Amino acid sequence: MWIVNETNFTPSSQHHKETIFTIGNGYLSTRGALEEGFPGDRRATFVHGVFDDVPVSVTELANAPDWLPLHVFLNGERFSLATGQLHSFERDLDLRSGLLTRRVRWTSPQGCTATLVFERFASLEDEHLLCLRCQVLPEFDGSVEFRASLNVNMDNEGIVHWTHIDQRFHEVSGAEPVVHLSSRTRNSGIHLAMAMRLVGAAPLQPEFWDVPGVPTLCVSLPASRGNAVEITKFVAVTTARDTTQPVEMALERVTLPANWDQALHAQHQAWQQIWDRMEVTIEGDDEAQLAVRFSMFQLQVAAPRHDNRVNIGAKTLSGFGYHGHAFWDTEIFMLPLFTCTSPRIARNLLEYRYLTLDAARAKAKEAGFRGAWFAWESADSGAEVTPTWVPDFRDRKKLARVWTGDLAIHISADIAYAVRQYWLVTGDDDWMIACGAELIFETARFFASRAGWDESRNAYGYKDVLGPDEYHDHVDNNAYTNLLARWNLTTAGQVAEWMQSSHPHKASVLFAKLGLEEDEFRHWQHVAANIFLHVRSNGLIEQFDHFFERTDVNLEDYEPRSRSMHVIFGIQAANEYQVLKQPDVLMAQYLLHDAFSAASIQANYDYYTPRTDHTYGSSLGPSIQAIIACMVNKPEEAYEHFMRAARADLRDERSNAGDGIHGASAGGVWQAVVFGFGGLRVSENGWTTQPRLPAHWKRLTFRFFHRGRQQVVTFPGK
Ligand code: IFM
Repeated sequence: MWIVNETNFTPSSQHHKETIFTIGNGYLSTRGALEEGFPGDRRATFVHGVFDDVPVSVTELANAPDWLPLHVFLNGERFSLATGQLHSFERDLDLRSGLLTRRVRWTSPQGCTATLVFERFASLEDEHLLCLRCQVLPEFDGSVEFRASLNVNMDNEGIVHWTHIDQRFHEVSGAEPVVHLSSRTRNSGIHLAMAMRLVGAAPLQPEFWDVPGVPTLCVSLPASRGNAVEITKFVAVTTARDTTQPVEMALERVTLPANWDQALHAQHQAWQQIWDRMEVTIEGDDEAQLAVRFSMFQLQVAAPRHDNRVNIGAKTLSGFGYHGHAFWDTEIFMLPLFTCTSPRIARNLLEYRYLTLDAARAKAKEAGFRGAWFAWESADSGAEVTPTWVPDFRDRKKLARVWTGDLAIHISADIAYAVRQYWLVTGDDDWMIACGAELIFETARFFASRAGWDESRNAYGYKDVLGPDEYHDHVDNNAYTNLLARWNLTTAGQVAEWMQSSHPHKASVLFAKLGLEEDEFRHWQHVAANIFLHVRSNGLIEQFDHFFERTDVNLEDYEPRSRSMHVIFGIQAANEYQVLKQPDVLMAQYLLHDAFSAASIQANYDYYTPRTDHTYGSSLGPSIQAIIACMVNKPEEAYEHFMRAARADLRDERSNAGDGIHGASAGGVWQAVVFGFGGLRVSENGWTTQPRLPAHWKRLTFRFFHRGRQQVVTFPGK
């Protein structure tokens, strides 16, 4: 179960397929659009960190110049799935190596038949390198012509980000010639260079077509029935974020691979090393097995391996959705996979937050608070890039206000939580002292200053916020927010004590840098000890002030449905009901499980589960719901939720996979297997497991690293 496979070409699902056939290497990703193009395709390559801002809209990851174009002509007729006759079509993504293969048998309008095999991968060995091969097996005599291009004329769904600078043909002594294309983002001014080289079975003499913005190399080869011809297109991509001389670097990198086989061999080896670190096997359930591998693959291809100035967008690097912006999706949903299997990547992602601390401090200050309030949506600088208005989904002529950037304060605690989790799992004290502690202190400082004293309750609280459940905005004392804030403040105290006792000098340097004194630490603990939480005697927690007074709804009454309850009720009205977009109290109980009794978790599970929009609410919900179901020992119920997450992209369950991979759901799929069904928990005292496998699973095996040592856990089924 390593292959994601498609056996028919269905134009109406091309955007979904482009998403799931995304390939990448942590530097860039390319959607699975066809090399020769197809009407209405959403072809895109996203390079980490290449953001551009646009007037009126928000900063977004710019769809890079297109490296894919490879047009094939059979006796002068252009190969295209929009014309001629398609006899067979098959596409495979091999998750073991990131190799995407498409096999097509096709007859041109004039009757030339051939089998064409396109293969491509984004090299892990050299992250600047992209490799594409096309083999043509003609069933005719004559010629096969290949026209390979780079194309600067790309946009983000109509918004143009690129200015063409230059292009040129370069003779290379003793090797194939190379062409380059040089461009710059319009507003952020990031210089991006691409270089292309064609390699054939025999030495090639390609012709250069100097089309402005679309430099093209053409090769015409004699064709005879039954004899395959092939071409390999190597492309190197570099930007001014990597070097001061992107063109020179691209020209050098593109000449390095000797041929396709050598590049592919290196690719297999590099991926093998990744899989050795993180492999999960589920025996007895092929669909779940493929889904968990697919999820891990898609997160790995989006994860910056060598760059700590970027994060992973909610839609990874695989689509236009959310403009490449990073949310809490990274820290709470995706990061655990990296923390447990590839800590170097986890560190890069957390360091992005460390490097954007000043932007978070500025956001807090602007709102009148201290410490670090991280952007709800974050791009290059860490400044808030959440759009304030978006088209209303019920009437696109109107605008709807987006409140997350103003109200979702829990993001700061989510980041602190991920820092602490990284530290627990890796034991990386040096990093904790260098970066992690500052993140935890500055977020704690924010929660201390954002807390308001409520005289009537004799407690601190957070008014006018938005928790994970986005069906309810402008609420007071969202339980998730209050619990995570309390945790953040308490943890800051513990980290400060640990630093003072084990690294006193470094502690005093950091405290002096941040202006932290004993009084402030004491105040944090005072706030933490007095944060309001409404808990009933059975442990049931009210999601926010007066939630229990809102109208109760039996979601069963709305079945069958194919829309979210937000759409059914309307944005404003949804606020009035006890219906959740995604787990909120339960989410906090999962993250802070040690703070709750089994009875309290059960009471909240029983109350909130039937009130949650599992099918069309947030895609972030099902995996967490699955973990909580495991915590209350309901593995079969957990499995239903788990499969909703597992199918979000592979089956396009929510009809929006075309916008890009649901990165949080993918991370949640891994967590549901490891933390849910496997019951892994890591604490100061080590790690434990509590298997709760669905009845049909014959065996579950997973790997993770604890304090630098790989652990392999295996559980037989019942
Ligand atoms: O971060 C999420 C949020 O929790 C729900 N709406 C989508 C965002 C991006 O995935």
